[in-house]
This record gives sequence, structure tokens and C-alpha cells, in this order.
Amino acid sequence: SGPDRPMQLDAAVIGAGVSGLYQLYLLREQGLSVRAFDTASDVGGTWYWNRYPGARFDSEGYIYQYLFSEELYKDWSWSEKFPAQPEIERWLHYVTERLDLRKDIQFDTTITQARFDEATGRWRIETDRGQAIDARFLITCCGMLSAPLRDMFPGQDTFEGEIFHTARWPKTPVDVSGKRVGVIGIGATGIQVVQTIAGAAGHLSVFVRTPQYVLPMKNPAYTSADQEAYKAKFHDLATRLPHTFSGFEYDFENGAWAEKTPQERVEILESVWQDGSLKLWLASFAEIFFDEGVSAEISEFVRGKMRAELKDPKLCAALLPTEYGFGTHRVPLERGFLQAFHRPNVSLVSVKDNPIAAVTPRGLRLADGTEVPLDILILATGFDAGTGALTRIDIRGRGGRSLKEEWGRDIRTTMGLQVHGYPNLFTTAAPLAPSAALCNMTTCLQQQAEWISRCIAYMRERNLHVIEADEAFQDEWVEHHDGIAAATLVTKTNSWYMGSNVEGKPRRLLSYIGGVGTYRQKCDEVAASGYSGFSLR
Ligand code: NA7
Repeated sequence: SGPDRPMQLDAAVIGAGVSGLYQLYLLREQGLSVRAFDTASDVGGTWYWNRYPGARFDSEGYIYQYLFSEELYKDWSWSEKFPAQPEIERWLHYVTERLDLRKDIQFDTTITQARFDEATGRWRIETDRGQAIDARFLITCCGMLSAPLRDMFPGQDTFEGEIFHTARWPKTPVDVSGKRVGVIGIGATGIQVVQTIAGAAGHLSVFVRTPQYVLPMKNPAYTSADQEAYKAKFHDLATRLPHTFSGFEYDFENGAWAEKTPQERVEILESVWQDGSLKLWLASFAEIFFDEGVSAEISEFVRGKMRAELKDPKLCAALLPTEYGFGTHRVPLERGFLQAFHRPNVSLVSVKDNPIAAVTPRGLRLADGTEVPLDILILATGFDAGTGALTRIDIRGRGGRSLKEEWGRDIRTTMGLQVHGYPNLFTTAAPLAPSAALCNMTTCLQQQAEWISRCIAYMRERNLHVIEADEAFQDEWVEHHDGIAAATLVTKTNSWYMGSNVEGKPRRLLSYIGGVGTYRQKCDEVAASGYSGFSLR
């Protein structure tokens, strides 16, 4: 096909990661002509791009898997509790081959533009290869954290060494041995990089602006008995996970903080801390998210654990968060991150009061003029989360309205599944649905892909061709979302959760915080009512 003869599809899916693969599968099972497109040269999405040293799950592997097929689930075995990127990528290849998806995916292709044609009720889509696609439905499966923030500092292009963003890590190994390496950022990504390369780098400078609460990761290797044991939980996981707060195996089950004695509280915190997972965050006390007093006490508990590792008062001053509450942004797991600062070849460069001013040909210059010479600069500086993947595509809805312009003013969606003004556009991992921030991604993405697939099936059964979220229903959803968000401490902390890591981005909690189970119930109610809140024709 070319611009004159567009490729005809029932549905075009953007992305071949965790959500795109499943969405493609579901729609194809329905008998639709569907094709997925991805900028990458292979499947994997997040797990294709993030091949930086130390990249791994902070979710247990057996929780991150798809739960729609027992066979697919059980025929894959993880080698450890929190597997690393190469193994995750292999798993997604396994899924792709098992479901025979590859033949319907077009790689090395970026969707550049999509315009809704009101006359036909279809999307006209263009690619960077000059292809045109004409599709009834456009479904974005672009991931929540896929638009990397790469152009961060003046002078980056003058750097004479090598510069990498973690989410655009090359496939060929980067040799850090004997090199002067700088890492900017200590989010979940920076932490994994630092702890992984600290031993190998000649000298490692870690640039720290905002300290992070971290929890220890315990990552046992799995024996075949361990694998059998978690696989035996399949039915329980498949029925329970979708109804929890965050889509994990564990949930808030300890009762109210106020009803516990101080001794009981410490015992509970100690036991979830010992779990070596995100349990302390997502399954200790829900009050973490809305009660200042409880937040203060749990924050101090975590600081105490970090203090015990760090010892050195100077390190404590630079690495212990005091200005926001534990869990009000993404909590990373660590395995050697704190210890890395005790190594003689690792230095912590605090850039809170003395920010990074520029990249120079030989390294970094700080505001006070200090030069830090570097051979390799690693940007673990994060993403334009939630919106970036879509605003980097020129998406035009009814009357030529631009999603980029609208979200530039105010980020609004209908349950994160549709946007008023953009008929037949479905979104996954979009703002105002539970996602990466507060949900185990696969749990949420599976539910969203299933909801979209069922909605399309419903339309086809009734010979309906166009669906659009009503403005009034969207307003209701945004209000509902904001109401819950405002009752939490999350909205008081700056992070990508709130869009505050991107200058000028409208401030709104990107992820729905009412709970995965509640969200699912609301989505199911909409479907059961024949999609009230949406106009279908
Ligand atoms: P994050 O969590 O957004 O972290 C980005 C880090 O980069 C964070 O420590 C930032 O410090 C730091 N940063 C960004 N710009 C600067 C400048 N100019 N100077 C110093 N430091 C800077 O991204 P990740 O990739 O780690 O994680 C994203 C998500 O992926 C994660 O939450 C998981 O869900 C998976 P700041 O906090 O802004 O002071």
C-alpha cells in the first residue's frame, strides 16, 4: 500500500509491548483484520527499549504474567522472583510465538499522524515510511513510560564521550570498565543502573537531586519446586489479582493503623519490610496514602532502615528523604544501591542546591562552576509519562482538534479508555486509569485491553460503527478521579505521577488511585449498561 491505496484494517494497534500484544490477540480472535505497528525492531515495548544494565522487574515475575490463559502461564518458568530484562524480553518473545502474533506486527514503523474522518467514521493513519492506513478503530498501546526525556541539558551535543538515556540503551554492550561514568537520576531506573555498574566502573559519579525512599529487594533464584509452587497458585491469582488495590498478590489486609498498638504496627512493618518486595508500600497500611500522621511514622520507619545501611551522616543527609512522605511517588526496590556509596570509586554529587548547569565536551558543569570530568554520561532522567507517547503523534479528532494541544492545556480522559472528541480511539496506559504508578502493569493492561475488545465486539454485534465518550461523562470521570486524588498525599509530592517532571505539563495525578478493583467494577458497570456515557451509532 502507499498513500494512494491505504491499507484497510478494522483496527490499528500502536505498540507491540505487554498491552499491544494482548490487544492484537484479542481483536484477531474476534475475527477482525488488525495490525500492530511498533517503532522498535521487535516485540517487547518497555522491555525492548530498557536494556540498560540492571534493568529488571520490581513486580514479581509470576504476577507480571498474563492471566487469561492457564497454559500460556504455566508453560513459562521464571528463573528468579524478580527477573531481569533479558529474561523478560525472552518471555514476551515466547508469548508472541505461542499466540502466533508476529505475522500481524509491522516493526521499524512509527505512526506519525492519525486523523479521524467524520464522513467515514474511520481513522486515517500515516507512518514514517510514507504508508497510509485506513482503520475503523485506532488503539494506542504505547505504554505509560515510553517517551524518554533525553534533551535535558544545554551542551549535550558537544559531549566528546558517550551519552545514553537508559530507555534508549544500545543492543551492543557498553563497557564501563576503567571509565569515568556519571549517572543522572536516582528513580527506579537510576537505582538499578548504579547498583549494577558501581563495581565495574572506574569511577562512578551519581548526581542526586531528590532523595528516594528505597526498600530492599530479596530476589531468590527459583528451583523447579518454587516454580511448581507459584504455578499452583494460578487460579487463585487469576481470580484475586484483578480485585486488589494495586493488582499485586498482596493487598491491604492488616486492618486500620489506629486500631493497632505501637508494638503491633512495628511488627507488621518489620514483616512486610522483610518480604523484600513492594509489600510495605502496597500492602501494609492504606493510611500511607492519606493520613499525614501515619505517613510520617512509616516514613521514619523506612528512613531508619536506610540509616542503618548508610551509617555515614553525610550520606544520610544526601540520601534520606525528609520533604515528602514515603510512597507518595514510585517506591523503588534496591539491591546494593545504598551500599554502592560506600565504595571508594563511587561519589555522590548533590545537585539539589548546586544544579547541573550544562554538559561540556569533557563532562558536566555545575552551577557553581565545578567541572566533573566524564567518559560516559547516563541519563536516568525518566519520561514524559502517560501523555508523552501520544502527544508525540499528531492525533486529530473531530473538527481537526489536536490531542497534543488539548492535553497541553488540561489532561482529560474518560476512564483512561477514550477521550471525548476522538471517536473510535481507544487508549491503554493512558492518564486517569490505574497504571504504572499504582498498579502492576500487566494486571491493568489486561483489563483495559479486554474492556476495549468487548466494547468493539458489542458494537459489531449491533452493527454500530462509531463510539465516542460523552463530554458530560468525561467531566464526571475527571471529577471523580480528582476527588479521590485530592484526598491523598500523592498530589502534594512532585514526581512524574503529577507531571511535575516536565516543565509546563498540566498538574494532575496521571494514575487513578481509587484502586484496581474499584476501577474494574466501574468499567464493567459501564459495559453492562450498554456503554452509558458513550454515544454509539
Ligand atoms: P524517574 O522516576 O522520573 O526519575 C528521574 C530521575 O532523574 C529523578 O531522580 C530526577 O530527580 C532525576 N532528574 C531529572 N532531571 C534532573 C536534573 N535536571 N538534575 C538532576 N536530576 C534530575 O524516572 P525513572 O526512569 O527512574 O523511573 C520511571 C518509572 O519507570 C519508575 O517510576 C517505574 O515505574 C519504572 P528529581 O526527583 O526530579 O529531583
